[in-house]
Amino acid sequence: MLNLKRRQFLAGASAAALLPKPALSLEMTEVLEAKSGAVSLVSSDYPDTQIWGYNGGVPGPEIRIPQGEWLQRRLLNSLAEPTTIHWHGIRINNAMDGVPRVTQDAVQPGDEFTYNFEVPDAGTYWYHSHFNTTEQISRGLYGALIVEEPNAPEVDHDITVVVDDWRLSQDAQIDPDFSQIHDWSHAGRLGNFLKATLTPTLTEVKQNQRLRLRFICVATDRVMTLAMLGMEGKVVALDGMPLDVPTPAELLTLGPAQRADVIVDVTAAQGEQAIIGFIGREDNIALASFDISGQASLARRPEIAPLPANPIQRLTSLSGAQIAPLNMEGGAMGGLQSGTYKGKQMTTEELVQNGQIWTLNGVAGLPETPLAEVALGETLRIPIINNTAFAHAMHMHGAHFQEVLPDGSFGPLRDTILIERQETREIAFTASNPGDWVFHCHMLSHQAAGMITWIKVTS
Ligand SMILES: [Cu+2]
Repeated sequence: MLNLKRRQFLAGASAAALLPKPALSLEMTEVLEAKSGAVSLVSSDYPDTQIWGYNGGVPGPEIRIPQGEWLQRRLLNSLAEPTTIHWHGIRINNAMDGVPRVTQDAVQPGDEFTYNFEVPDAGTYWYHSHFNTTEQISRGLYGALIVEEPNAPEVDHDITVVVDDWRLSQDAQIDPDFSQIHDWSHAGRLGNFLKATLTPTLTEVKQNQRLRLRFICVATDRVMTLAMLGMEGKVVALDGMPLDVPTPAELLTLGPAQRADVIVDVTAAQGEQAIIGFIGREDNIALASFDISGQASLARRPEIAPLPANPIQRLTSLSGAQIAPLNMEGGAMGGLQSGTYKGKQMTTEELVQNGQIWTLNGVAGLPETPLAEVALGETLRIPIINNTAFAHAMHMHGAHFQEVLPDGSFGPLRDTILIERQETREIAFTASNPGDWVFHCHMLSHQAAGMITWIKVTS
């Protein structure tokens, strides 16, 4: 008989951990089906709006997953055109990044593709189509992706606020003209109906309750200025990444694709309202309002603390960095004379005939050679010169960057930077994720009309 001591045996439940894990079966994988649907977008006084959405709704299902876990979703394409999903802001395995012709073939109608990747950073992210993007996102192909901290701050309500800008007809249908050169050459496809979708729905709060509001600007082109009335608090994260020092949440400016996590305490009293408002040039619009139903406590809660940091490398110095300037040109009032498109030198007229009106370093559309090729561990600096009459929201795939501020310090980690007209701003990051990563304007009309390039990170 073997002489084994008790402690060499595992109890039943722990012993099961030694069994081989079953291969993940596709049948068990949750599905995101890109399909058409009808939703009550405006109000019950209007007809339902025909949309394209994941599982037929808009926004698509909110995905919540603990930090460090693997996310698996099976995309089924029930549209009449190809599609893909990009997981915006996730430091992802390149093959899962969802960019057609760069990281995968577009998923054809009737076909499917399984995305499977780890989510290393907690925060507020989103997923959306990356094919025929202006139209597919305008029609509703997006959803929130929330990666939860193991030790999330205590709040009474954790609410995702997805803000979109729809261009609708009188009968609440989406304007089907997605390639108006006037839009493309100006500020993009701006809508006429703003809508915030809150998940979960919230209509009533109490004074001194604490809310975490996860704002996601999914508008194709509109920059949103938002205000919180009857609430006071701090911005604790931008583009998913926690701020070392939270900043007062007053006016919040979000370019297309940008996010902000805000923690606020309700200061409005019974009989008043707390409001999330859009600050417009002419009108301010209440996107959401909460009735106050009493008081949660007599006093405000303790000071709002920073969120736990993510395991992401940050800049320490710029010494030895490669510099790849990015010059933006074109658009209305831009004086663009010529540019290269698909390897051919073209006049502005010829570019416009090809639906192109913006250039990055003289090239419209995805160039054959990358803006820069960097090795793992190498730091890349990109001074971005906006030589145009419009703002642009530049989005880097697969990495968060930091802005190099005029005093030489580094700004917060972001994946999208809003650059005003005629402004020059510099971003930098240390390459840590190998692959071919696109870097493009997230004003999707601008992207479609030329503003896209890419960076190669070699392993
Ligand atoms: Cu742009």
